[in-house]
Amino acid sequence: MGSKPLEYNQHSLTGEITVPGDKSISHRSVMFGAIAEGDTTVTGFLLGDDCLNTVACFRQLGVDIQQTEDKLVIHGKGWSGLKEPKEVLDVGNSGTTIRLLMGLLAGRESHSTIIGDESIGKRPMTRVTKPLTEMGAQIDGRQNGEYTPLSIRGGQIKGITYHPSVASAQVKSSILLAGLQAEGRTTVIEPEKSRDHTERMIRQFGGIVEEDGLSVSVKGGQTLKGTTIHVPGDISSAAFFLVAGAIVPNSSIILKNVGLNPTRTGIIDVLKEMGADMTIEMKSDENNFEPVGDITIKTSNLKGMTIGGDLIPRLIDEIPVIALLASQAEGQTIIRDAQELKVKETNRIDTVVNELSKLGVAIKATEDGMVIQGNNRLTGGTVSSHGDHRIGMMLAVAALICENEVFLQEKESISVSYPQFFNDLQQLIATD
Ligand code: SPQ
Repeated sequence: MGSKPLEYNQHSLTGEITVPGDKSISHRSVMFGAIAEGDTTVTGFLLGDDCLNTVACFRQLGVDIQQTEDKLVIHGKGWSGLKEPKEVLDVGNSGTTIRLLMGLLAGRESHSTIIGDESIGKRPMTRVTKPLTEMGAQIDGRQNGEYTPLSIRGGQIKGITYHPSVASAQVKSSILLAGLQAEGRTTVIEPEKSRDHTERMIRQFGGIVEEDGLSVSVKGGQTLKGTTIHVPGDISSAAFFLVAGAIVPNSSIILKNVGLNPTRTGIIDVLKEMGADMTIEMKSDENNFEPVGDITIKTSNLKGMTIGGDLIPRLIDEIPVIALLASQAEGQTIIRDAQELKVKETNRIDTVVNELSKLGVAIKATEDGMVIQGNNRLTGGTVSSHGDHRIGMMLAVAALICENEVFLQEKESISVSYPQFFNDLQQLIATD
């Protein structure tokens, strides 16, 4: 672990890769496939640790899921096909699994206990346990339901109108999953728009969801029908190579089949505004529930910018690698309104600032983000992902432009969302 340095600094990157399937969409494809009636076939499913934990949890709930090399088939039997689990459900490192699962279980006449890893044990759950309790579910957990282990006894629940204090797709999706089973109508009104994969997927499975600005509503008692899902490439995984292509000298990379849902493309807006040499070719897909395209990115002259407001939910998971991008821009970059970073797999304000500082970046933490000075020369040294996949990949990309060796500790965490990350990186390293 970290005993050998990463062996690829000072190489240019050329060629094309297809990044793995979108993590958010992969999780949801299993969940909706499980509650739908009939078979759902999923291609492009992300075989990362988080999504495999979702599959394992749903198998424990009695759902028959077959996995082959190129597809997943979920034999859904409708809501009633979900059985009371005999064992504790373990979500591992996945915030999406636990929060969405809670919403789904809120309407089931059953009892479940849910645990996760050390990182999950520090992530706040009241944001979902509070609205689900208001709907009528009985939930308990450490520190009054804030932390795992959580126990949930679901049953007959009623629709609510809820105003979450943060824009969170996990909170919204959890309440909507409960709302699909509740009596009456359930509405979530967000302060800013979060990713809308759940809304799109309800429609893809034949359900009805109403949207009006920041308000999203579903009626209870809906029956969903099994379908075919083609999961597009994950823009949050593509982000590491978008940044690598822009900052590594003499590079030109094509990223194929990347999901370009407008609620996720904040990184594209930032790259454009910073002046990246980038082109996007949109593709039409016969199963067009999520937009996709190919992105070409080349070494770029970048300038700093301020990132905040409603752009934040559209790039929240890309902020670690955007900090690295900013370290190579001309002038200062300010990231603000991003307090949510503190409750991700790690406190991503602290981990980004501490680890990039070790490599020689002039970066400071603020209460709601960070300030990065541009034009940094990166040195090298020993850094750690701290068990956070996105920090690990950001540091691996940073190593490409470091003058000295980089030792990356806890790099195995990368398999949470991108198991073949180092293979794809190796493929792009020019053999000049
Ligand atoms: O699933 P998890 O662990 O929460 O994963 C992360 C990530 O970086 O992969 C967050 F740490 O992504 C979240 C994302 O930040 C995935 C997600 C979703 O699929 O709904 C939504 C975002 O979280 P939130 O809390 O803003 O809804």
